[in-house]
Amino acid sequence: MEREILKRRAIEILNQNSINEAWTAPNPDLYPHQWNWDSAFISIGFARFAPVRAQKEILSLLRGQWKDGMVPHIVFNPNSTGYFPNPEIWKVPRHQIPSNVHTSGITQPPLLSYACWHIYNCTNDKKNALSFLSEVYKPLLAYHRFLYNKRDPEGEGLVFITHPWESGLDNSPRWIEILERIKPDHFPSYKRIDKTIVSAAQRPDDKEYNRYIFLIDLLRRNGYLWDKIFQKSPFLVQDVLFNSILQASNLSLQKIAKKMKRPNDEKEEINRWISKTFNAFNDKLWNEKKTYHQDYNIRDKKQIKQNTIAIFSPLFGRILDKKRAQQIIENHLLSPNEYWPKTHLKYMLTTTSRDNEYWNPELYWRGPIWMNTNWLLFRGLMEYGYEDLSSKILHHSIELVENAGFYEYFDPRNGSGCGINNFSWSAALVLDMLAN
Ligand code: 2M8
Repeated sequence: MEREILKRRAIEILNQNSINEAWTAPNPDLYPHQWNWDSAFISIGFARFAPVRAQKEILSLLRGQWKDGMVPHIVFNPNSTGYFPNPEIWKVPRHQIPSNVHTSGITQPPLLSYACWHIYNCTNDKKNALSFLSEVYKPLLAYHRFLYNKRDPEGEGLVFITHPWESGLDNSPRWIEILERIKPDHFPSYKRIDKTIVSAAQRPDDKEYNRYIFLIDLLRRNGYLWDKIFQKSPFLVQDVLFNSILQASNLSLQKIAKKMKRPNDEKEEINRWISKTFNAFNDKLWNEKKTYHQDYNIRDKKQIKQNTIAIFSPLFGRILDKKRAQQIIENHLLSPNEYWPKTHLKYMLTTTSRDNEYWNPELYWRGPIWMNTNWLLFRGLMEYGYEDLSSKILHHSIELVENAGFYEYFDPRNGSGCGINNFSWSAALVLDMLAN
């Protein structure tokens, strides 16, 4: 297909999924609200053809920012009831958010500062771009402060997540062991909507959903007070992908602070986060035997041993030296048993290593290809000078959407579309990859 036609189709999807020309639903049928990292990805695509609309995407999301600085994972659409769990389930403390807004009570991988710096760079009208940066700088700083103050209570430089939904890779095999150990007397009762819209075989199963809802209940019972949750939650993980994305955003925030000529103490605060996170990430999460970083389960005080696409996210975060980058790429990305397609897989990049016991080519985050993880690697490989590999991922990504459409995820064996079609970040990130 002609590149121009593909771009036009991607733009059409973003415009169709756009609500009040202010923010974009990931897909209005399956996900009718505004999601945190989706909006960051979406704004990165919009920035390529409508930078002012990209700015609006971010400003709309920030309407839901909590008083404690957290940017929630969902800002609810008041005109839609077609999603579970709704605000009634989350019951977030009203004092945290403006009275006319409803949000969920957790966050997602913090890509926002990275997206804002990208939007600034894509905006030709620099006066307008600067005024955007000055509007978002303080909320962004407050978000990073929330992460370092509330989600890193021991000041290590690594922030924790407390729900699989905070990871963005919701039912990744990395969470199986922790979730299986949650066995309360009874689980809250509820009715899922997602399985009535897309194939149940491609969504997390009820066993997982029981635990997702149990964890929401626990957050709610503890008043969303993070120090209490740190004491009580069975799900406390220093996630490789989340912290890699945070580091990419730290580096962008550092540039924004410089551009805004912020006071030295603020700039030094950001510098300290950057070096602390770099060191802790490489000391605590690196596994020399495996030659990749692993998540850390704070409750059990041990690394989580699962080989998934998260092992490549440090390239995007620029949070590893060249030697480790080379080890991760040569030993894993290029390994035919893990991620490099040879006889088994036609397309890259499966989200779980091919030799992982939980690998499943159609099940949500257990094997299918997602455009956002392809994009993270596309950019990460470029950061470390692996241009050929990066363009290989670009070509696979284009071929997937050309043949199947802008699906939510894709079967790596044959490229067929899974989940929902006309998915916003698939459109947005293809636009960004094509612009490179
Ligand atoms: C998926 O997650 C939501 C819950 O947050 C769901 O399954 O209902 C994930 O793929 C997540 O990463 C994404 O942000 C969200 C919206 O696209 O959908």
